[in-house]
Amino acid sequence: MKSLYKQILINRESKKKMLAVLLDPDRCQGKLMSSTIAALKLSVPDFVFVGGSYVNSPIDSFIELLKEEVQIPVVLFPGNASQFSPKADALLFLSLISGRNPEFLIGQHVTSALAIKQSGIEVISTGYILIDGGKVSAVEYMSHTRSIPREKKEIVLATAIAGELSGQHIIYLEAGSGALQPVPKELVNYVTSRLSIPVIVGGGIKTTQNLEDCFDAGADIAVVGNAFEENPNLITEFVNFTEEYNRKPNFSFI
Ligand code: 1GP
Repeated sequence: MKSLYKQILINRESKKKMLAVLLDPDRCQGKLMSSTIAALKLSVPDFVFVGGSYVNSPIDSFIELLKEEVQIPVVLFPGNASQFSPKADALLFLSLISGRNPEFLIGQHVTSALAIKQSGIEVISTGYILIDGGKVSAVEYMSHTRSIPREKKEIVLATAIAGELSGQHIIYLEAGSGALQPVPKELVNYVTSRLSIPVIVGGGIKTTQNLEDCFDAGADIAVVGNAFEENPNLITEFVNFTEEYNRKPNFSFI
């Protein structure tokens, strides 16, 4: 299979924005799973991300089921080493660089490294930066780290640049699952305009206006989870919006 990261770089070069649908295997079950799959068959996003801060359900069978139904690249977005699955197409190898907990900077990586290497899965090293989204997020709680205050743009930028300089391939600006407020567009733009690597933005994106803000501000990939769990039909609206956005002439935020 073609490298997803290469495709991300190609899309970034041509300013093509991407949408990722985040599925939490614990929550995406039964009726919700069926309606999500139905929506994904109708409207195809760029990626399906699979994972969560805490996941109890088996990941392998979840991905197998998904892949039987839809042909969308599946990217692991794991909360810890136990969520690794060789069934996915790629793995976001996350380092929680906004935190100072060695377990999420190197510990979980060592735990999963051999299995990942042996699987031959595509690995995308990702500098994961947690930004205050208006409430304590699950990742904040589970990782024993604190988010960066949303008004501290210099700290967010310095963290992102530290990630880039230390070899991360992507930076992920995360407001937290179900955030009350997404990452502010000014902050997204402040970071994206100063980085040379792709940027993913997620957490609290609930409307196409949020999505537009995120793309206008320079994000390459937007991730949406909760909004689609509440209403899987929104997948179609968001996919159509992204396609429409990519048809328009390029827009510059500044
Ligand atoms: C969370 O960025 C993702 O890790 C998506 O967040 O569920 O709030 O869309 P939401």
